[in-house]
Amino acid sequence: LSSQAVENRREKLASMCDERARMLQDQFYVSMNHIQSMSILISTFHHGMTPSAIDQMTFARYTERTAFERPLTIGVAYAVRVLHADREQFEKQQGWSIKSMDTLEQIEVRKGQYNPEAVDPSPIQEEYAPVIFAQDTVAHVISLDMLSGKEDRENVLCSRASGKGVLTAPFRLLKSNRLGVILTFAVYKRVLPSNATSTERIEAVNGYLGGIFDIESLVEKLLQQLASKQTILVNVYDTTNVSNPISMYGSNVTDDRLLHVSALNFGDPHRRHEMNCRFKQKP
Ligand code: WA2
Repeated sequence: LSSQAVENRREKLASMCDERARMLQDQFYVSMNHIQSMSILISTFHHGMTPSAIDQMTFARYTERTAFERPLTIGVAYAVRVLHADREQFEKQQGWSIKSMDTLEQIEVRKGQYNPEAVDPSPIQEEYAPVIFAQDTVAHVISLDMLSGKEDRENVLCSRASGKGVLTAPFRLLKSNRLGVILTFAVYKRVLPSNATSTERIEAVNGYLGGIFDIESLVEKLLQQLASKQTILVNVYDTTNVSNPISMYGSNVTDDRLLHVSALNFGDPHRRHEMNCRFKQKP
């Protein structure tokens, strides 16, 4: 291959990769904005009204009808803060008890045989974050305490201390067992100044609105919309820990093929992502 041909090939790969990374990033950004505005919807119509204007049925219908606004998500869910002192009254009012994700039954959940009746009430904690509203696609998390699962707990605690959208590393979702990430916005009792301290934020928190992203299937769908899917191999990584990148999409490739890396910005400054592209055919 002449050096000109090599250069042309390199440029073509770079522009195809950048285009795909940009599309993915844009769809993520659109989804993120809608999740944030849903957190304001919850604040206004659930916590801001007595009695609340939202129940599970309203939430399910609204989230299904607006699913097109969150193109990379499989669902959204809302978990509310419950202090131990209020647990009994909360459970009586809901008609169910708060369940822990950290039980043996979780193994069954991961196998896809989730049965809420088989999950024990969670052990006593200072506070809980049970899901009270969920899009039908993720209705299986209703009543589960989000503070009882490793990834969800970290995510919820970070979101309420920062007031920003906080993204998890990719992990296996309950029931579907598919690789996903969750983006969470805290819902506060009042409008906080942007310079509020984390102590003020934690004190003022009402709950946590999370969007659930199924990266594997949604990146696939996105790439299929583009003509030349046959031409290039795409991988998406969470590279927050540089020495241990986590694959979010694509199969293992370890060869010396021409590679282009496009940056991906998913809006959470604590996480890093990138897209890697290669031609399928060697020249
Ligand atoms: N939702 C759906 N599937 C899951 C999951 C989850 N969390 N965690 C593991 N598998 C209510 O951030 C707040 C939902 C978490 C939101």
